[in-house]
Formats: sequence, structure tokens, C-alpha cells
Amino acid sequence: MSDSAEIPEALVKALREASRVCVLTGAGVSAESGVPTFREAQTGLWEQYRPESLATMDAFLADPAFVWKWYRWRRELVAKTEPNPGHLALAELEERYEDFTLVTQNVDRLHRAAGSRNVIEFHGDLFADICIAGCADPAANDDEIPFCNHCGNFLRPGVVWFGEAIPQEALYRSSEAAERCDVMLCIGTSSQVYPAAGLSGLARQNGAVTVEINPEPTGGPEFNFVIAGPSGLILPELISSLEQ
Ligand code: BJW
Repeated sequence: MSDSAEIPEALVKALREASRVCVLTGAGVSAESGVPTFREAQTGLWEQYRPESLATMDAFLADPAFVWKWYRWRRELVAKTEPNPGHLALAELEERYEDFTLVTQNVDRLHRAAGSRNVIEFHGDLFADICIAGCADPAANDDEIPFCNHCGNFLRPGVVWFGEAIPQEALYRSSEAAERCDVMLCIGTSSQVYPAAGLSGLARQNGAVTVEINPEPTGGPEFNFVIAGPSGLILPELISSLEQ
């Protein structure tokens, strides 16, 4: 991998002229912080465990202790990580625009830790506990399978599993941001999981310039620009190009 990236001049121009920017991030943005991605060989979390055995309500109800063990392992891993230059560059990019929305599929809180402000956590928050019966304000305990103090039902991690709806406000705000933006950046996502993967098409249909940043580009036909490389390298280069 080269240690510098070529940022297309036409993209720099589009970003300089843009008033509204929307960014969609996926697991690849946190890879350089040491958070494993979901679908990559060797490091991917799904290589060790099948998604259907962990990230669905059916799987949870079948074996809540097993699913909780996996989430606790991930909480411990993520708690030791820090934002990388890609996260920091996105926080810096936000400062250039009045209308800037960062939609993240990541549940690791690293964008907020980097200083990003207008963040939509599309798939929830790894560190939140919620009650499966929907009680407000559940208090977690240290049980292997924590219970809700109000109703006695199981608590579960506050993330969005397969087959579950994206929280209404997150979906609405993200779709609006994709529809109205001048430029949309899709960074570090395999674009396999919907409805998040549909946001770039929505942006393009509404006239935005669309950009993919990924060391292994997805080949999505909706992208005007594709920059092949790691976000921790490309995003700081992008900021430098805007400053020149
Ligand atoms: C780098 C890099 C570096 C590496 N720099 N890059 C339409 C069509 C088909 C199916 C569906 C559809 N609509 C809905 C569905 C069903 C389903 C779905 O999409 N299935 C597909 C898999 C086929 N979607 C759902 O079920 C969603 N719910 C829904 O639609 O509900 C409808 C409904 C309505 C009303 C009532 C009820 C229901 C929910 C999806 C939830 C996804 N949840 C997960 C787990 C979250 C919890 C947890 O963390 O445990 O979210 S799955 C997992 O995938 C996680 C991620 O956010 C998500 C996306 O993965 P991501 O981020 O793209 O990661 P990877 O690993 O796939 O890719 C990493 C990329 O990084 C790679 O490309 C690398 O090259 C790159 N990379 N290093 C930059 N340094």
C-alpha cells in the first residue's frame, strides 16, 4: 500500500463547493483502531461465529448467555480502543459545513470520541442495555443474563439485530440527510446490509456526488468517485487537499 493517496481534483472541487455533506461509515473505519470488521477473512467477527447464531432476537432467546458472552467480549475489546486518524479527519471535516450528517453503522462510539457532533448511530450502541419488553431506564446488573429491575425480563445490548427495524428517528434523519446532500461519502462499508446500504443510491438519485473510500471497493454503480485505500490514510489526505 502506498503511503500517499491521489485525491481527484474534481472531488476536491465538489467538496469545496458543497453546502450539505452526508457521510456513511461502516466497520472498516474502525479497523485501524483495532476493532474487527464483520465480514473480512481472518479478522472478521463473522469468521468465528455465524451472524444468525448471534445477531438476531431468535438467537438471543435461544441462548441469551452465549449471546451476552459475545457482546461482553466485544465491549471489553472496544473499550480499549481509540479513534484513529480517519475518525479524527471526519470530525475535522464536519467543522467546514453547517449541514453535515455522519450516519454510522458502527456501534463503538468512536466517532463521538473523535469529536464528531451530528452523529446518527444507525445500528445502535454497543454499550447500551435495553429491556426486551421495552421498559424505559432499565438498570443493568452483573448477572450472566442481566434482568430488568422493573419487569424482570431479559436485558439485551442496545443494537439493531437482523430482522429488526432501524429506530424510526435514525432512519428518517439519515434518509433526509442522504436526500438533501450535495456530496455523500461512503467509507469502510461492504454495503451488504440494508437499509444503510441504500443511502448512497438515494443520494445519487437526488443529484449528489457520491464517493466510496475502501481498500476493497464494492463496485457499487452509484459511485461517481472510488478511492481505494484505508480511511485512516485517505481521509487525512482529503482534508489536506481541501486546505491547499
Ligand atoms: C476498510 C478498512 C480500512 C477494511 N479503511 N475500509 C433489502 C435487500 C435484502 C435484504 C434486506 C433488505 N432490507 C432489509 C434486509 C434484511 C437485512 C439485510 O440487509 N440483510 C442482508 C445481509 C442481505 N437487514 C435487516 O434486517 C435490517 N433491518 C431491517 O431492514 O428491518 C426491516 C423491518 C422493518 C419494520 C419492522 C421490522 C423490520 C437490520 C440490519 C441490522 C444489522 N446489524 C448488524 C449487527 C449490529 C449489532 C452488532 O454490532 O452486534 O450491523 S450486522 C453488521 O453488518 C453490523 C454492521 O453495522 C453491518 C454492516 O457491516 P459493515 O459496517 O459494512 O462491515 P463489513 O465487515 O461488512 O465491511 C467492512 C468493510 O470495511 C469492507 O468493505 C472492507 O473492505 C472495509 N475496510 N479495512 C476503510 N482500513
